[in-house]
Amino acid sequence: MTSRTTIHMAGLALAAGIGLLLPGAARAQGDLVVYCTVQEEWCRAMVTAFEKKTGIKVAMTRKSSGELYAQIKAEAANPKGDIWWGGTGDPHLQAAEEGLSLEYTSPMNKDLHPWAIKQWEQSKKRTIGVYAGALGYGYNTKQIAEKKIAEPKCWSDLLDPKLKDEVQVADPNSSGTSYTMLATMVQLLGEDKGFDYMKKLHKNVNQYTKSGAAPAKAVSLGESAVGITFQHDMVTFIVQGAPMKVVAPCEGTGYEIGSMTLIKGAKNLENAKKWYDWALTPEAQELGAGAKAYQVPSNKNSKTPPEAPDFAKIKFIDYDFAKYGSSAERTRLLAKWDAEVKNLPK
Ligand code: S7P
Repeated sequence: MTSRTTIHMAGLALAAGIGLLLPGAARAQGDLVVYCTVQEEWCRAMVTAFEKKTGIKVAMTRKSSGELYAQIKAEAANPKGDIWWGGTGDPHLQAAEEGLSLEYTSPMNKDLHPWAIKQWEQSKKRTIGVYAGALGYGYNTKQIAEKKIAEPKCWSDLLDPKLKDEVQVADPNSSGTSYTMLATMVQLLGEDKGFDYMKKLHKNVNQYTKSGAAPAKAVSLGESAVGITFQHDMVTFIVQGAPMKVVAPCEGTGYEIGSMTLIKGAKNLENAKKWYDWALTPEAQELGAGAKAYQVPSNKNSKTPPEAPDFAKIKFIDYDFAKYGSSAERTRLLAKWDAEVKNLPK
């Protein structure tokens, strides 16, 4: 053995020893921690495809948008996640404003729709759009017929007393979907009338779920006649044959820019950037449809699934992401909803 080889071996042994002593440091060479905020099936499909492509081992945690925002904030002194992929844009924007995320310019930016880039510009390069989705609701056609209710078409139809305890929606504190609804009502009707609407709707709400998409499943099973979710989350069950219809409300509706963020203090930053760039490719974005996720992808070259709600037929409000994704406004509206709506007697 030459002295050079001996030094090399000694170096390897030392490196292995350090690795044993500092498992976090060793992990940083090859691992990636992804915080995922879409439905579990799509999170898993992304992880499997990324691991296969890169050989990088991924540890994934799935939670709702508001919950993951809160977790990243709580972990800020010792970040455990590397990248936050998916989920409504408002809490990603709030995280950006609060300094919880990192600036990044991906070589993929040139291929993205303007709405995805606007998200990136508004956040000073700290979050970017990966898909878009329209808010709405769905109903169980059998239950609506049994209750002899005319098929609902508007937000106002959900206030019908015949729907008492028949509407399900998530809690906006945990759910990005439900925060989108809260912010939509405030923008569509004005703050006073928007809160008035939510107070009246409260009488018909059977449960505020933790997850935004849960009401779609409840409607598919006939556990709730109506569920307020993103329209694509209803389509997931309709394509599987559930007796349901999806509604783009007649008054107009809000939408999300599903987003992606590099977490400040990421221990596996280079791997996180690999995920970031890859997640903006058509190859990655088209995995959604295979997992029955029918959002509109942000890369202009990605195929929009034919099942996706047709945006051309939906009346959209001009959702103000800068305002409703700001830390002050999101915090204020959630506190007001807690105080004035959540615990109202029925
Ligand atoms: O199911 C997909 C989806 O609707 O879920 C995301 C949502 O933020 C996560 O659910 P929560 O409402 O529970 O936070 C959306 O971004 C996405 O379109």
